[in-house]
Amino acid sequence: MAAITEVDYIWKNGKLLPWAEATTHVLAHALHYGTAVFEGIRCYKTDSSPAVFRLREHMQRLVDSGRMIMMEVPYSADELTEAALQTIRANQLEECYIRPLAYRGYGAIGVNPTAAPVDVIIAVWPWGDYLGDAAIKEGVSVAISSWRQRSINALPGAVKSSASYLNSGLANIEAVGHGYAEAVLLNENGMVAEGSGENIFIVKRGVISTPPLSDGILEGLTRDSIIQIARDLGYQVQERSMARTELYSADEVFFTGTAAELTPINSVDKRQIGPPGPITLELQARFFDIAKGRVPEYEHWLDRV
Ligand code: PPE
Repeated sequence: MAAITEVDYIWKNGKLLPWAEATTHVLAHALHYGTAVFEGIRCYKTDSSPAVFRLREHMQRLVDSGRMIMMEVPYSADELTEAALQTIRANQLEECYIRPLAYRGYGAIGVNPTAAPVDVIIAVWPWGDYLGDAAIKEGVSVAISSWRQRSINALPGAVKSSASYLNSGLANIEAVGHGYAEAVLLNENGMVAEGSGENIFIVKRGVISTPPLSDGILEGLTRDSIIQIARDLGYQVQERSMARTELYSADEVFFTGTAAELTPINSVDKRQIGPPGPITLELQARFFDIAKGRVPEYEHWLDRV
């Protein structure tokens, strides 16, 4: 979706390597079988030192994703948290995207991955608006995908595995090919799941709703943050299964995600939702204020670089 902006260093297995030397063998297991788990995290510029949003919890999710696929990540969430901060400092970035990846490396081939070593990298680079320049302000158009969300008992959405993103990619290619900004996938039961790289929310008559984890989605940290922020502002938030028609008739619809941040949705399958609504805009402004270190009550969500 975006070209990579190169910086100086990438962390690999405990060491900072020059960007161009952070390579892997073509017979690395993950390249052949998708045996990798990853994270996406953002570091924001603030009035004082840069702040990483919910860093430790992202690293814990990485370790948990590994555990769910029987791949033990050889670093703790605390060690990975420190490593990410070290990598940002080494690259002297004020604002960046952080991509940790744990993968089965070189040393064994065949479906069973257990004999392959586990390598871990943390890359950082500047990454702007995920769904285009105007997306955050004006919102995006989405379409329900003809591809279904991978089944919870096949490739669970709760595991942020590289393999899962083949499914996301198919949906996104289709949607973009038809002129939409992004796809929304329904799960195997036909209920709304999530975007190819985002969780989804609706607002109807002042009530905020989002699909439950049991509908096979990623437990997004931005999703969790928005649920908490909305409740703190006094809104009612429901986690419940949702039919596609609820998107069509919603007052407001929006995506959440580390890359997408809080992106309003202005149409679903050509049904106009309209420009970003008041609750969407209120939550978006509050989210950016918190991520950019302007709200002391939420400082515990930030790791200062
Ligand atoms: N669902 C999916 C499928 C997903 O990929 C993401 C994040 C989310 C929900 C939101 O999760 P969270 O970031 O914890 O709020 N997608 C990451 C990767 C995007 C990419 O294109 O790569 C991200 O936003 O970093």
